[in-house]
Amino acid sequence: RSTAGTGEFDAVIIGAGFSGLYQLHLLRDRLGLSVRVLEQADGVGGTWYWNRYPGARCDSESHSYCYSFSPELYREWEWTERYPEQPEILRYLNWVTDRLDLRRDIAFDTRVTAARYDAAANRWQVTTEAGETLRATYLITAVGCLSTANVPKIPGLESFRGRWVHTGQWPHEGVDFSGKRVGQIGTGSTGIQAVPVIAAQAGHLTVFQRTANYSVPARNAPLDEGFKAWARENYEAIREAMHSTPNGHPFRIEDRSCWDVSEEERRRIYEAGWEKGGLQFRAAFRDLLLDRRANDTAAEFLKAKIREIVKDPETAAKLADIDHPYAAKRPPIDTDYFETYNRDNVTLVDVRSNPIECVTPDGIRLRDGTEYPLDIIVFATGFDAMTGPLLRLNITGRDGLALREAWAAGPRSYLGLQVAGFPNLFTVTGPGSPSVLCNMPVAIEQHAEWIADCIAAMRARGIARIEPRPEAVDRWVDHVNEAANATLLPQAGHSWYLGANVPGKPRVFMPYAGGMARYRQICAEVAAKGYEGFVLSD
Ligand code: NA7
Repeated sequence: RSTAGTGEFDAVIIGAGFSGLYQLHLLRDRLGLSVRVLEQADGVGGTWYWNRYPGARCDSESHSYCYSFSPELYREWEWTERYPEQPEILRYLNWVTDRLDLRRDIAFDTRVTAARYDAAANRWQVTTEAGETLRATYLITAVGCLSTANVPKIPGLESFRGRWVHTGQWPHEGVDFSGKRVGQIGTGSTGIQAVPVIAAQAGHLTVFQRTANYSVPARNAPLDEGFKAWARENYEAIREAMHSTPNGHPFRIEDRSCWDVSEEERRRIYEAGWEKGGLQFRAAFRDLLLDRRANDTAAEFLKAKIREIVKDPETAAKLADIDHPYAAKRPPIDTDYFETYNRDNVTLVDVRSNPIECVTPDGIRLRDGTEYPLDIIVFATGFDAMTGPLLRLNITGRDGLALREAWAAGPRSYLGLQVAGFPNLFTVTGPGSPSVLCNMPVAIEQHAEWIADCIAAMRARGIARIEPRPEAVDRWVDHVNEAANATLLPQAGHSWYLGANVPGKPRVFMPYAGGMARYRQICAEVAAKGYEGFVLSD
């Protein structure tokens, strides 16, 4: 057993968000390992530390967006609204950190600049920005999937005299929009949350839309005492439901085809889903993500809603000009998003037909020469998802193999948890895992538990190293592709699931679309068969 003072640890975990915190708890408190968590921020929270933009809120419902491994923790915390807002999630994660006494093993303000595997010693050598070196037998990345901001390289940005901000790197002191001319680029889940809140404060808001998007009202509301008591009393059933659904949410996707019902009944069902609100809308039929024609019925319903809500027909047409299947890109949910376009101080600009040419000192100029004078530009332009946060760690595995080289043509993993050539490196929510298609804490708990069980099994059997066999990786990559191709998901050409939002990024469908419940079973079988597909060595 190693000690902290020497810089030698059993495990180093990178990141102190949902994943890193739970991984620390498991390895330290259940396995008794010496563990150090390295976190670049000055506090815990990960995604919820950085994403402080106006309107930032989780799209999973509160009673499911939390840890569920401990009935005590689950029952002690009280959520206030149907969907948790960013400050509340951050408070929750700080509460868990203190409740489990995790803070003492986390080094804050500590950015990892490189990690290298030393084969002779079987140790990972982790270097930080401050020049510190730590050594550990196991290296676990808990860096999140959406944590590397994608700021498009628009010519002239450096010349802008106003201020620009990315939603994922929001200033802690906030941004004062009052009376300001604000331009927002991006209409994904983030942009759709931010628009109504920014519009309510700004002098004028111009939204630059490249790809129109569906959105369903979240129907957020305070939680009443009855619901809170119900959630506490039904902890086991809620957890069981989250573990048995493909997407880790506590609601089930109806086991009926869109073609099992009459057109009128279908409309009634969609209407009910629209009223219920949020991600539950997509649970209406089992074939919405499998059959394009079935999907079209939902898509048409949602486009008609846009035209109904938005008063100016030209704006409505631009907003409803959506060509991807509903939910093939991550479906946003909103509070008054489309309604906001009825405000006098909001303008929608289509930058698909007339792209942004450059940023000038005074604002944004489009290809046809139109210029929009701005004081503030908000980039709601998303992230270099899944691979971005891992690649920037500069990880080098066995025989000098850099992760960047190993993944030059796109990420390749086994179960999203390990990479061939990188012994004892575990990637929580890595590409090839279902995490981003799932209610995140459910995926995270499964990953962290699988990793802890794996390390425990290795130690019990005196195994020093684990890494996947290349054939197992090939099979998993094929299976990930097969699972994606069985759905409509790859049909959304502009999706970050495919890496399509970052110029030059290889187009590979990264998440496992076979469902969380199935994935859980596969991982359990792999472990039960003595870690089938992995090379275990002394
Ligand atoms: P997303 O979903 O990647 O959305 C980013 C948006 O920004 C999207 O509308 C993009 O249009 C747009 N974008 C990106 N680059 C540009 C440029 N260069 N010009 C114009 N518009 C651009 O990120 P979010 O932060 O909203 O959501 C990420 C996830 O967080 C979300 O899916 C949830 O899981 C939580 P595009 O579609 O690429 O044409």
